[in-house]
Amino acid sequence: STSTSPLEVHLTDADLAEALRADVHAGLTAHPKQLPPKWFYDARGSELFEQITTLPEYYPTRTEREILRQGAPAIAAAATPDVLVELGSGSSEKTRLLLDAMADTLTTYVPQDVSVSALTGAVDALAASHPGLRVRGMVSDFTDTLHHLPAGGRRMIAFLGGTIGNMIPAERAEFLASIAAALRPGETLLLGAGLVVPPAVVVPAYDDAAGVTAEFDRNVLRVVNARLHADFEPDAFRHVALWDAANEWIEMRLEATRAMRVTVADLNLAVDFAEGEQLRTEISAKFRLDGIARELADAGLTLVHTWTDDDHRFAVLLAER
Ligand code: AVJ
Repeated sequence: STSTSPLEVHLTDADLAEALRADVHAGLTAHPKQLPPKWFYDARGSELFEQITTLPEYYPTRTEREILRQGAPAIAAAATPDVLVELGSGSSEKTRLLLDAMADTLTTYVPQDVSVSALTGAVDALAASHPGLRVRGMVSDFTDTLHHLPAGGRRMIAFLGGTIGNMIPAERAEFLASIAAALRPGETLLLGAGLVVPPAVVVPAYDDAAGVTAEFDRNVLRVVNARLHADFEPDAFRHVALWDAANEWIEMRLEATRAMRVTVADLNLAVDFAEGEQLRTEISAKFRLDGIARELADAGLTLVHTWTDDDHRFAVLLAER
């Protein structure tokens, strides 16, 4: 290929800095305290997540990859998109399976992420390996992406990896409705979702023996330290992963191992932690097939087909507007 497609930027460093300030202020003054999972992913956090995906306990990534490996030709045949928009594409690693299966119809790939660094690498690599494909990286948040979708062609929005599980039900409903509103009749959503499995399977996936997930969890404190001049001592927090059976989600928390005061200089904020107090850092909801079909229908999307692995740990769903 002769040139690399430029990134389209709808989200500046200043926007991100402001969003982080707002999230940290709201989260650390809330009861119970919480921080949103989107702030895990600086360069180190993204690398730790990539490591998580290779852990023996963390089944979602490899399970979804296997589903896509087997299902990609059928997905391509059912949806025949010209344009593939991937939300939260990260390294675009699994996407290659889709791109290759869609080679007959696909003209354009639009990876979206909040991270410029993740996108630059992915866009360059894909432009090199798929010289005929137009690759238009989009730095934006999800909602902005939906407002800036390319207008032409038959589009598929892919949201893989189970990241939909980071949203609480009300946020999911709003998110799926905004996807339905962005799509035209006949266009599709390809959704990856973790399924409800026994706690003995799901809990270790979020609390691995090697402690990589614990480091990933504590990384959000390092991000807040670096960007907002806070003085969290990450090692004074213990990683906790628990299965919330009523909500059917995994909750990750950081537990203060002693009483302490943390200051966030850029926010002029002092926050006290009691010994044993927990800060919620992520929910990762798991789904039942009937439940997710209902959520899609409520958003105005029609389920076309569902692919799962033999152990029913993960699902890839194709829905049509
Ligand atoms: C990237 C949101 C899909 O919820 O499984 C992995 C993030 N957190 N281990 C997930 C994560 C802890 C992951 N998602």
